[in-house]
Amino acid sequence: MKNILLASLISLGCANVYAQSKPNKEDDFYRIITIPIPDNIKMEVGGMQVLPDGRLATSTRRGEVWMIGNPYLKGDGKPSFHRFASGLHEPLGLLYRGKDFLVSQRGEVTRLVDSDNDGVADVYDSFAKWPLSGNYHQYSYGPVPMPNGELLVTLNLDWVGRGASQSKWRGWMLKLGEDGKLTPFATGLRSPSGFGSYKGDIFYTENQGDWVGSGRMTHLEKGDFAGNPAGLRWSKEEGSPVKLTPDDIPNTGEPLYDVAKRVKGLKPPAVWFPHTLVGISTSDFKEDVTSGAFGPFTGQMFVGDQGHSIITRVDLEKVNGVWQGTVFPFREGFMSGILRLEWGLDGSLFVGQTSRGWSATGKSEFGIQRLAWTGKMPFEMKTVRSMPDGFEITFTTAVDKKAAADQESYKLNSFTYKYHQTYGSPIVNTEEVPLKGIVVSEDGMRVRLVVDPAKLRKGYIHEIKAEGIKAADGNSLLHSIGYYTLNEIASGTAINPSQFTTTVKATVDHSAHNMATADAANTAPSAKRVTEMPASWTSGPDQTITIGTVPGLKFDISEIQVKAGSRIRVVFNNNDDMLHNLVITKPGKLNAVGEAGLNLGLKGSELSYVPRTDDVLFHTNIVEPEKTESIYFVAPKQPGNYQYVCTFPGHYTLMQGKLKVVK
Ligand SMILES: [Cu+2]
Repeated sequence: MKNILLASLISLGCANVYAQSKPNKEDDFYRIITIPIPDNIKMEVGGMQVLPDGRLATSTRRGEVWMIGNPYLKGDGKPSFHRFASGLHEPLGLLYRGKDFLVSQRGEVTRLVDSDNDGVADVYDSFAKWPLSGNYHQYSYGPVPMPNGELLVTLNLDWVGRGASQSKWRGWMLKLGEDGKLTPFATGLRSPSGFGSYKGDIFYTENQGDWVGSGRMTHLEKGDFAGNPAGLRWSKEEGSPVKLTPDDIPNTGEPLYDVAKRVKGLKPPAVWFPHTLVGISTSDFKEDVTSGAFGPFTGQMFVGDQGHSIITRVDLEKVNGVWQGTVFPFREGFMSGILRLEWGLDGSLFVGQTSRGWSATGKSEFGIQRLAWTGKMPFEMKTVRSMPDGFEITFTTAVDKKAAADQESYKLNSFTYKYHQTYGSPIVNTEEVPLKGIVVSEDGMRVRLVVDPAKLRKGYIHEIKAEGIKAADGNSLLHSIGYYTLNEIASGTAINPSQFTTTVKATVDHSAHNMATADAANTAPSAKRVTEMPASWTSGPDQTITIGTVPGLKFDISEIQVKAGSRIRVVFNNNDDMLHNLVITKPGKLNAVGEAGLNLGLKGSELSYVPRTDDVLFHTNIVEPEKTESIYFVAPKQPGNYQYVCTFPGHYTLMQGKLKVVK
């Protein structure tokens, strides 16, 4: 593997540029290389495969299959593009099998063959078929191979204001036989664009939506039900390994983990991806099988995020036979929405992107980029392991032991989400997890965080912040936060307090009180969010303005005009399939307000992502898809160009407009 490492360093070509800069940016360790795409190709990547001869094959949402030569940009640095197939219906998966390709279309898996070897497919065989409703949301994904050769496909739910399964096996994962036979395997899936093998087991990633409080990754075994009941419509059909019916699923808003204790077959996720804190829409994932060519995280997983144009890192462990683990931020700044990840032959990672209709922070409509390790060791929390009395963190390089022994270096919280039919969920039941002791290992590579075992809550996400940690060379962690989903607590012996490096002095736990206050502040109308027409407005508002949302992170009006001091009613209709709010800011304060909304952390969802600042004049709360909220206010007396913005994290740079106040 040394050769591969060398190759990846050489292909970067300018490692010395980084030697002089301060090593505390993602770019110093992982570099994004953009593959230039000719203007006439809409490379909206739906499926992607690295071919053994070095080419990269893609299927695009426009229905084409492309062969890209020299995707590593060697020699003259120019890739070549050759169209292999066309006329397909939004193929969101592509599999190379040597003699042929299998590609998903909306209604089938198609086998493509170039039988006369002219570089263009001349055989388009229907390999496996399923019915379609015609709903725009019936995306189909795969086939994805397992190590044992089995093939998997997944079928997205319809969207009719909620997830629905309007034709057979929508919301399911199915096994695809060599004879084209489809065998239902598991259901409860909503938007399963990322799935495949991790250490031989099957995992899939899910996006926030109805019955899905936040993004998550679930280990699927035959007969599992992952949470969205729409697919259960077909559980009585022949071949279904799932026994549950839609009536078995309670809509109580209890945490999914707790409901799963009494609903047999409901499978809690291995990892939650807290919404907006580490991405908003998980997509493809890949196990790091590069043996070090991609850096120090061999055996871990990298996960794409469509909406935030980022890649996260997931470190899993099996405790009492159950998969669980941590998601960490890893790399941001990709050009479009990330849908596909594939390992390059040199241990770099190809990142296939598209954002049409699926809005993303990366502003390009589509793109292909490659992420390569520069060879520098990032200072990161490498793993987190469950312990009977807390967690053990390992680091990629040795820590400064003094900082690591300081109780102020850490902050632990736990929280979860509601399991209910509603789209998404606020963060609920937040509690601080106070430290009792810290044990720093002799070599400085490991830290045990000891807590009261009664404060470890099964099924909860444990937020581990280590902002005070420094490396021996004085650098801070590249990312100082991780979210550990604790399904099982590891057995073993608790550490005797006499062995603590630091015994933490008891502190007063204010967290419960703070959270309750924030809740009250949020749900109640306030001076900035008046949701009933004031009684004094006997002749009604002077002006009613209706603002809607459209896909692609946009309001449907970019400028509105009101008279200074007039009585205004704003009707905010969320016609999109994502969460949005509407926040009116003082002139020139839009970006500051958007940024502040992004930095609210765990409190964000309770506050509807509206920061408490004087720069915010009026606002709605977060409005769910297909819902509406009206607010009433008196327009500012001072004429000028005020602004409006959606402060849902990741949206403010695109979702904005001008509120012109005139005399
Ligand atoms: Cu928004």
